[in-house]
Amino acid sequence: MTADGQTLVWGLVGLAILLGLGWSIWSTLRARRRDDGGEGWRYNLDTAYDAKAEAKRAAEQTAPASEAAEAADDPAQVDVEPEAVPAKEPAAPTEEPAIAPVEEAVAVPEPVSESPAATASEPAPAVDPEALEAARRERFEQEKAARRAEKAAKREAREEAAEAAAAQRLDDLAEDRQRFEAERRQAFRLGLTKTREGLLGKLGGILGFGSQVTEETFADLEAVLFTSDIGVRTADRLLSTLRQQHASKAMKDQRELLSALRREIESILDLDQEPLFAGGEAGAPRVIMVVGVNGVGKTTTIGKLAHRAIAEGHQVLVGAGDTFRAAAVEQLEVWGERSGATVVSGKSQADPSSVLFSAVQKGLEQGASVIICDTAGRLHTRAELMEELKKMHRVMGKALPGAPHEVLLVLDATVGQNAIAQARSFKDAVEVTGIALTKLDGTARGGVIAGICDEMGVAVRFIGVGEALEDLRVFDAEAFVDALFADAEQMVLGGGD
Ligand SMILES: Nc1nc2c(ncn2[C@@H]2O[C@H](COP(=O)(O)OP(=O)(O)O)[C@@H](O)[C@H]2O)c(=O)[nH]1
Ligand SMILES: [Mg+2]
Repeated sequence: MTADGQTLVWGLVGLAILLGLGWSIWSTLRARRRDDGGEGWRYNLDTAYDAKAEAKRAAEQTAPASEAAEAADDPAQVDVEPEAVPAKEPAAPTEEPAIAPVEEAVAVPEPVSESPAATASEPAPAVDPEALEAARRERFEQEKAARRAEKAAKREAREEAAEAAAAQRLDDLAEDRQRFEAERRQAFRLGLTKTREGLLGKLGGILGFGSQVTEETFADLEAVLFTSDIGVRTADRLLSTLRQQHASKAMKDQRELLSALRREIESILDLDQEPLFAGGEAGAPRVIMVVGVNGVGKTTTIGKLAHRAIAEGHQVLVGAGDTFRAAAVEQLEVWGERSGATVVSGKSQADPSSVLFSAVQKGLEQGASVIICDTAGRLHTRAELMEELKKMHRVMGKALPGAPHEVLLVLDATVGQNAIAQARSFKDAVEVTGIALTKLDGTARGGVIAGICDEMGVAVRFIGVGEALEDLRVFDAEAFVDALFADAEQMVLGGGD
């Protein structure tokens, strides 16, 4: 055989093999399509999937009732169940064994989702989505209400606690105030013991509770007032006012006369006054000049004032204007150390005006808010010394226009009526704006205070009731009169019993 003949034979054989293979594949596919109803492989796969889902569902439906009840309690499961049913597609019948339960289940799903009542009678657990949703909502609402109630209770408890604390604070405050008042009155009484025993002790002796007010009563009152330290002018004025009051509206008894006297003295003492350090600040300090005769207590009072101003938050500088006595500067420095104030002094015998000029300047530079200037004691009867006082006053005004803002006259209560004479002289030389009355703790002559205020129309701002730093009280007319009259009133009441 030739080469061409051989090639032809092999070609025919190959063709025959290919034809055979093709036929066999075609016939296999045809047989499959006939079996599957023409749907092919994919169909079989889907059916198998559905069959599995149905089998699972059937198993769930035959689960015990307790499990279903549990499922009903769990909103998560309840939510899933209704969704699972519509998701399912009806399964086509297949010859696979899994199809049998699926076919039974297929008839059931529709009513499950549409009519919960129908499923309630099924042996499977009754799952009513609406009821379960309502239960879930109800439980949610209950929990919300409980949380709200808990919060409200907490808030109420907080408010009650705050109210109780505020009430307690008010109680404490009232107690503090009462204690403070009692202490203040007590302090006045302690400082005024002698004065009370003197003037007003006498008043208590002559006046009686329930006794008529007669001309004789006025004569007794006159004798007491004129021998007291109130001063003749003031005593006279007081008597005529009381007589007028009695004439216009008869006083019931002598106790009423005592009350009227108390009111009059209080109105004499109760003069308007600004706090001494008011408005003092760095750059615009309050400058206070302290004047008075020798030994009345100027330097001591300055130490106490500095202590008070520092306690009120001021920065205090003291000018040692008493260059006359060598010990005066040292004494002031001791007080400066005790109180915490800066002391500015000059050489011994230096011109007091120049010392006070530089004290005011230094106070301005150093940012002091209160500057207190001491001066040498001088006899009010010595004209040249009073002239020097005027010069100091002027020079301070050159260092700071408007200074000194206050001129505090220190008077010693123990000298009685003489204090009124001193006050007059000092007031003529410089404009006295306030009075500090010292040594009330050691005298029965405190009544002089009424004479000073009445004659000069200048307010008593402080009273000295001892030698210690704290022994300076802001003068309070009401408390002062309370302390003075308490014993007299007690005696008058006692006399009527
Ligand atoms: N008991 C008492 N003594 C005082 C009071 N004020 C000052 N003194 C005393 O009076 C004396 C003279 O005081 P001092 O300040 O040096 O007077 P100055 O000369 O005016 O400066 C001192 O022994 C002080 O202790 C006071 O209120 N009560
Ligand atoms: Mg002095």
